[in-house]
Amino acid sequence: MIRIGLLGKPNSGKSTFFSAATGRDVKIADYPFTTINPNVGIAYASIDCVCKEFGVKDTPRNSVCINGIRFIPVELWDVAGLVPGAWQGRGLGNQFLDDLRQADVLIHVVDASGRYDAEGKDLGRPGIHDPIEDIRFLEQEIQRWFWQILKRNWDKFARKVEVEKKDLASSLATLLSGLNISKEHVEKAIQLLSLNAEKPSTWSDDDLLKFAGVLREVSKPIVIVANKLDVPASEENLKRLQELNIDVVPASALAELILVKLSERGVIKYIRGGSSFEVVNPNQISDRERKLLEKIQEFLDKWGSTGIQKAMNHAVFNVKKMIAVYPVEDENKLTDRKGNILPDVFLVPKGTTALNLAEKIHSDLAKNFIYALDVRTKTKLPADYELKHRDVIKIYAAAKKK
Ligand SMILES: Nc1nc2c(ncn2[C@@H]2O[C@H](COP(=O)(O)OP(=O)(O)OP(=O)(O)O)[C@@H](O)[C@H]2O)c(=O)[nH]1
Ligand SMILES: [Mg+2]
Repeated sequence: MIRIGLLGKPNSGKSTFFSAATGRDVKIADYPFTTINPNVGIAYASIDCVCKEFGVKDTPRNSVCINGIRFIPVELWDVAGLVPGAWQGRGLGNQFLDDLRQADVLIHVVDASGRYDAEGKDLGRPGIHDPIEDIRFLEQEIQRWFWQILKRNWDKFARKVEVEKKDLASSLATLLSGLNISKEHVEKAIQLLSLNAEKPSTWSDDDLLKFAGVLREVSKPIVIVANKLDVPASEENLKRLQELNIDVVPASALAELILVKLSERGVIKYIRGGSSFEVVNPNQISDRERKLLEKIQEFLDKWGSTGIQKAMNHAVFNVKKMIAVYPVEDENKLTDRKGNILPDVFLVPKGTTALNLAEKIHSDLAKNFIYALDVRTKTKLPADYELKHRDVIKIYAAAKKK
């Protein structure tokens, strides 16, 4: 399952985002370092389900379909706040970053309101601290974290690669497998920086630091969420971020959390990512909640959604470049063997082929692969066909020999 890590300074709203996205209760408070041990939960990437297009009522197994929106589970991690100098041990240090070693993509929850300083201390009112600083410092911290890991054994490692004439990218990928870094990631970073892969012992400290930064970018890209946009002062900061061409998702984790909670209580009907909600039990809403809901509706009208689901989807589909595919066994009924309609959706990296999909389903299916069928158009697809987002695929394999 794809893993997403939430990062940011203390008090930026990571746990609020986590709780809203996973529906799990975790400690949320307006003082720094509320979270110390990581929270792990299941959140979702969502797509327009193909059930509407095929005109069927689906019976999902590995995902959930609500009103034609398919929610695909992903793992979400919420960790302690990061303060400047954490890589040198400040705050809680960067030990907890180890919890994010396996992350595929990171979401940086930024306090766009500017009410808290770099350490998460309350400055008393919004509009004081500059969130652009938070973005710069976080990237540097993560770069330093990578750099430290690389630096630890670099000289010895580099010499060994040279003496034993090993492939640098493969050796580094093995060394960094704990960070979920592949050979392709390493190759891309080396290429982007035009470093000499034959002579890693000649890389300067600066080369290694730059390499750490680029390796981080390719292996764990960061999505920036401008959180707390419900606070009026945030808008000015959002504009500044956008003027710098920084790709940000405007959001209010608090608004999402309130909607999710009220929806769990059965007071409102709200589908994650939605642009509206419906009050179904008006008698059970307090005056305070009614006022909150009015504010939230204004927010939704203005921004389209609370931004939380959008951030998840942006991370999975645009930044990590995953696609969603539906394997089926019966191309006419769109079912699996048990008769479940459109039972599964798999998140796979862009570039995944029909044969790769067969492998993911079952090694026998790949071994005996004949061709794949595009269920939509009923066209035959070769093994090396590159799957497209929202493809519905049936794999044809030769009968197993007894
Ligand atoms: N107005 C507003 N407040 C928010 C929003 N998201 C979080 N908060 C508030 O910000 C404070 C900190 O929220 P947390 O979710 O605990 O922040 P955190 O980043 O997990 O903090 P640490 O665990 O200390 O690192 C709480 O008072 C939240 O209610 C938001 O979208 N809007
Ligand atoms: Mg927290």
